[in-house]
Amino acid sequence: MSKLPKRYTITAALPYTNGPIHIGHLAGVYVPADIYVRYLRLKNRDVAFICGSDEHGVAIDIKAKKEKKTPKQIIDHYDQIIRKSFDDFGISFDNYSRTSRKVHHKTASDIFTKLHEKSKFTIKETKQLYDPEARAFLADRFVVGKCPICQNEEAYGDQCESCGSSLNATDLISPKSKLSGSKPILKKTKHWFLPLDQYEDFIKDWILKQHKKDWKSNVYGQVKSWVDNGLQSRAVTRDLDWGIPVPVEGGEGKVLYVWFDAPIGYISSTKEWAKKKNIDWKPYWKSQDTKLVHFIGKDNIVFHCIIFPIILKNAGSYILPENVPANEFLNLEGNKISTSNNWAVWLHEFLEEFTDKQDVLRYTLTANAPETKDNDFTWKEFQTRNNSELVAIFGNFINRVMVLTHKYYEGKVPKAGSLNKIDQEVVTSLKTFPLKLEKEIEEFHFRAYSQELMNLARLGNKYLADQEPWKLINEDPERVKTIINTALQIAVSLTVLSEPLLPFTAIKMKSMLNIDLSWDEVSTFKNPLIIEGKLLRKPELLFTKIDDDMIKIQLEKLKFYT
Ligand code: B3M
Ligand code: ZN
Repeated sequence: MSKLPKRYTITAALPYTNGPIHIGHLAGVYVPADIYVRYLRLKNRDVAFICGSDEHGVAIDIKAKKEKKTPKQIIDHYDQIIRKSFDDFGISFDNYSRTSRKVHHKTASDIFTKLHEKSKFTIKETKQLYDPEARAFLADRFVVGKCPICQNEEAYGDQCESCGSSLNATDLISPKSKLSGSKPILKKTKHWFLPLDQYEDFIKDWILKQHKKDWKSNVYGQVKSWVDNGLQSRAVTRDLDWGIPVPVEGGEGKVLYVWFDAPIGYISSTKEWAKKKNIDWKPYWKSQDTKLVHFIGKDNIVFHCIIFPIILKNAGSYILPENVPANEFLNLEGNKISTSNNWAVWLHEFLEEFTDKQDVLRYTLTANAPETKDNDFTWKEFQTRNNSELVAIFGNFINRVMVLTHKYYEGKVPKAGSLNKIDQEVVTSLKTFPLKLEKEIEEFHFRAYSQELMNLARLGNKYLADQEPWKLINEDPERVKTIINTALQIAVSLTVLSEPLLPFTAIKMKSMLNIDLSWDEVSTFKNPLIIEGKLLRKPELLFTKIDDDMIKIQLEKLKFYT
C-alpha cells in the first residue's frame, strides 16, 4: 500500500477463555499491538483496534468437564478476568467482544452457509473415534493411550507430550476415552472440508511473491514451509456439543471448528463496535484503502495467513491483511510458560502485586520481546530494566528538569538565550528522534523503538549532567535559563514519543508539563515544543526502585508451584 491508508483495522488474537492472560500473551501479541495503535492515534489516524474472547473449542469443553462445570461457567469466569486485566494494563481496544455473542454466531454462520452454498467445501465421510458410553465423538484431546513411539502411557490423540511426536488418535495403543474411560470405537462421521490445496497459487502469489520483503522472516518462513509441504484440505466442522452449530442441512450434532469461527470474531467485533458508533463496519473489512494488520503469536500463523484469508476470499470482497507481524514465544526463567504447571506470570496477579508498574512491565516485555526468536523473561531483568533505565535515566532526567524549573523559576519555563554549540548539537539530535522512532514502529520493530526512546532519555540526562546548571546558577543565571529551556524541549518530546509504550507515565508527564501535543507537532518541531512562561505543575516521581526482596517473593512463588 503506497499511499497513506484511509483507515486501519488492527486485530489482536482473541484469547481463549479457559485461563487468564500471562506475560507470554502480552509480549507476543497485546503490547506490540497496543504500541502500534496508540502511535496511529497520536498521528490522528482512523483506527479500529479489535479483539474479544475466543469462547469455543475443545480446550474449554475439556476444562468444563474436568471442573464439573458448564462451558458457559468457564467462559464467563475467564472473560471477565481477561477483560479487566487488559483494561487495567492499558491495552486500549476500541472493542472487546466475545465469540459466544449472537452477533458472532450469526456472522460466522452466514459465512459458513455462503461457502456451503457456493460449494466451496468438500463433504467427506471419515472414521473417527467414538465413545459408546458417553455417546460422543472424541476430539483428539479426549483420547489418551500409549504412545507408539515412546510408550508414554498418557499420550494424547493428537500429540505425545513426552516425545513431542504428533499422532493420529487411531495410532494410540489401547486408547481410552477421557470422558468415560471406555475403549473408543471407530465410527463413520461426515465433515465439511476446506480444500486448502486448491489455493496454493493464491497463497504463493499473495504472500510468497508480494510480501517477500515486508513480512517478518519468521512468518514468511512458516507460510513457505506450509506451502512447500503441500496444503492439505482441512475439516472445518467437529462432532462436539460446544460451539456454533453447523447451520446447514446434515450438520445436526456438529459445530464449526473453532479455528473456522474465531478469526471471523474480528469481523463480528468490528460490527458490534461500528453499531455502537453508528457507523458502517464494511469499509474496515472491505475497502482497499483500509490497512488490515493481525497481531498474533507464531502458533496462529497458519490460521491467519492461510485458512482465514481463504475463507474471506470465498466470502466475498474482503480485504487481505497488509501484514501479520507474529512474534515468537516468551519463556519464563529459562522454561516454557506452562499454564497447567502454573509456570507463568499472570497479568491479573501482577496488577494486584505491582499496582503502579504497568509501564515497567510494558517496557521490559518490549525491550526483550521475542520478535524474531523465542526469548526469556527473568524477574532479575525486570528489576534491572526498572532500576537502571526507567529510574536512573528516564525518571531521573524528568525529575531533575522539573525540580530545577520549580527551584529557580517557580515552575515557569525560562526564556532561552542564544544556543551554544553543544545546545545546537543536542537540539539537532533531538529533531532526529521522531522520524527514527516512527520508522521503527511502522516496521513493527518495537524492541528498537523502546531502545531508541531510552536513548532520547539518555540525551536529556547526559545534557543536564554535562552542563551542570546547578553549579552556574549564581555566576551565569542567563546560561542556566538556556540549559533548562533546552532540557524541557527534550522532556516534552520524550513525553509524546513515549506514550505508545508508556501510556501511564505519559499521562503523568503531560500533566506535569501541562502539555498536549500530537506526534506530528513534535516531529515537525516548527516552534519550541514548550514556550517560555508556561507554568509547570508539581513534579511527581515517575518510577521507584524495585528492591531484591520484591523479586525474591516472585521467584519463591514460582518455586512453590513446581
Ligand atoms: N484463541 C489463541 C491461541 O491460539 C487463539 C487465537 C484466536 S485469534 C482468532 O492461543
Ligand atoms: Zn511419545
